[in-house]
Amino acid sequence: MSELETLEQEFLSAIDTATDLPALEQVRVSALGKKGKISGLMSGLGKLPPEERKSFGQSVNALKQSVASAIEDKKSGLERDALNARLETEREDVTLPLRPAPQNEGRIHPISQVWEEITEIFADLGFAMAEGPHIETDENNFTKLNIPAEHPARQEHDTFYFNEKQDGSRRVLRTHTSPVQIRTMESQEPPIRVIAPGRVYRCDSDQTHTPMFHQVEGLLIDTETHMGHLKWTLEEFCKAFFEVDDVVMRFRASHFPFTEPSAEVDIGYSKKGNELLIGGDDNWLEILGCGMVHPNVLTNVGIDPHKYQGFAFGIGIDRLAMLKYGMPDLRAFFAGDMRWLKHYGFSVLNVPTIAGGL
Ligand code: 2NL
Repeated sequence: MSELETLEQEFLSAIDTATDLPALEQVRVSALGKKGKISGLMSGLGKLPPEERKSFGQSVNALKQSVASAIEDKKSGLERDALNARLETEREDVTLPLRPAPQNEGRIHPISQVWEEITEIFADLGFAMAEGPHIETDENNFTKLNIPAEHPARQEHDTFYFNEKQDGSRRVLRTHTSPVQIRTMESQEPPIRVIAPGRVYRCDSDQTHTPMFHQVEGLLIDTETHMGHLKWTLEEFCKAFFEVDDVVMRFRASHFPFTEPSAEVDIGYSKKGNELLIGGDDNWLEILGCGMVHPNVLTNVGIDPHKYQGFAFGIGIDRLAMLKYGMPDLRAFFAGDMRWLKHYGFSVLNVPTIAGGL
């Protein structure tokens, strides 16, 4: 047997007996690596006499091919065996319960839900939604609404004031969303039909008051608008919101500086055990304030009160949410307790629509 044939036998048997990939790699390095035996033979070719060089070179090449292909075959065999061994031992239990998806875990806060319900109902009645800044000028929050300086309402509103500026002007955290309607009347021509939902702020905190709460105000300006339009609109709203056809409402004369005449509105309800049922006239609950926009307010925003009239109303969103979904404690709204939210919150996919129900 020639020297090369012996070498080939050695390598082939080493390849054959390699039991894992690292052992096989060792064989490859010792044969074909930079310092391996076959590579050594290749680089020694130059020292041979020219007449031997060609045939010896061909033989070494054949040896190299044979060893390389034996290594490849062995390698795929070992890899297949390793995979089979893993498949034998590794198991995935496809019957395990799924981790809950975010859309099933997350909840919409009841205030957000009621906010959406209210805007959806008024959108259906043709009202556009308007929004504005929470930090307002004294003029937009009070003066233009017919609440002059030193008017007791400024104290009644428990206003959060910012420091006075050098020119003597003061900014406030809006105490109602009315400044949004002021801005709307200043930038749009009548007819106007908007609702302004949003956060409002009053320096007041106890069992039934939080320093930040949510309000939605509505405003309609047109020629020949009267209290009958206001009453119909609010009745339609209550029917849609409480999802009952026979709501009973009571309009009580009241006073706001920005409306004349003004009214507070109660809704009739009855108690069945612990439940509160909307309808009937056993008990009354105040839910909103409203009236005809005061001519002074129209004049202040550049609308001619002899040509246009309007109605406006203000509703507390938090209070409406408590009433509709039977949540007794106002403060829980802002506590950020996940257990409470899980119980009272709404599914992400439960979007209120007029057609699909609220
Ligand atoms: C309440 C009372 C009310 C308004 C808000 C309003 C806005 C403009 C002009 C006239 Cl720009 N009025 N808003 C009118 C009457 C009542 O809210 O008790 N809200 C909870």
